[in-house]
Amino acid sequence: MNAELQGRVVAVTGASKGIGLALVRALTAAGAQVIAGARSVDGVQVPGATFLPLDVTDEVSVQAFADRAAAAGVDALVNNAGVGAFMPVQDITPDEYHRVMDTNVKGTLLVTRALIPHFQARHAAGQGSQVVNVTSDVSNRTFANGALYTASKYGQRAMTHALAHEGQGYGLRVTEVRSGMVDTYFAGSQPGESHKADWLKPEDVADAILYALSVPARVRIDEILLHPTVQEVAYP
Ligand code: NJP
Repeated sequence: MNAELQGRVVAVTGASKGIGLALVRALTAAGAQVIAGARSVDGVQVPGATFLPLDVTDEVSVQAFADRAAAAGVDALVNNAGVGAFMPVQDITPDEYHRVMDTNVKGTLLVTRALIPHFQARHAAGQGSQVVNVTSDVSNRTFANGALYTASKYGQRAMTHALAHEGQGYGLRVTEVRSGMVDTYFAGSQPGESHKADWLKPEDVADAILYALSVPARVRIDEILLHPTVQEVAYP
């Protein structure tokens, strides 16, 4: 249990596997109630968490998720849902463009905007709120084959910063969590593949998010950047 997280209500997107599922487990173990969403939640169970079907690209689905989260008294949203795709510029099809941008950028926008009225109402009642956006270590640099993914993460980062500016007026603390390579299902891979043995574990990123959520209300963690030690040192 964690005194700062006891009794908190946290909404997590992309919660069916990878970083999101590790975060749900960490949050419930720390005493928080979790509203967890992803497209495939059948059979996914964590005591203390409510799993709901959620497609972050779909306004109707997002509104239903946000309504349930608001009714539960959510005080923090973690926009973690995301997809990765890596190819040279000439191979980026319009379909693939929409899949990646709609999930990573529009998805973050839709879920966040659906909960802002609730966060503003909390502020009016003297309560603060938090948004944590899981972007990427490459949310401000790029590389060959990275055009589409990094464009989406640059966009998500820009939205994170703008929200931080706006949210300061209504008691919203905003954090960007920028992780390097993590051993998940990301970009069509499988956990445990041998080349990922020394990458971050989903629990490592979950711990970073947990830290941002558990600091006292006087502290705002603007950004956390973490990498596996095997990844080349890279600063913006
Ligand atoms: O990936 P994965 P990660 N609506 O594939 C969900 C960032 N990141 O945990 O919908 C709702 O294991 C999907 O669930 P489902 C990355 O950009 C990672 O690594 O059932 N949910 C699943 O729960 C992303 O933002 C690395 O398919 C949707 C989850 O998202 C975040 O970390 C490096 C959805 C993805 O789980 C979590 O990714 C980095 C939708 N439309 C940043 N589409 C890395 N792993 O190396 C997908 O820099 N999901």
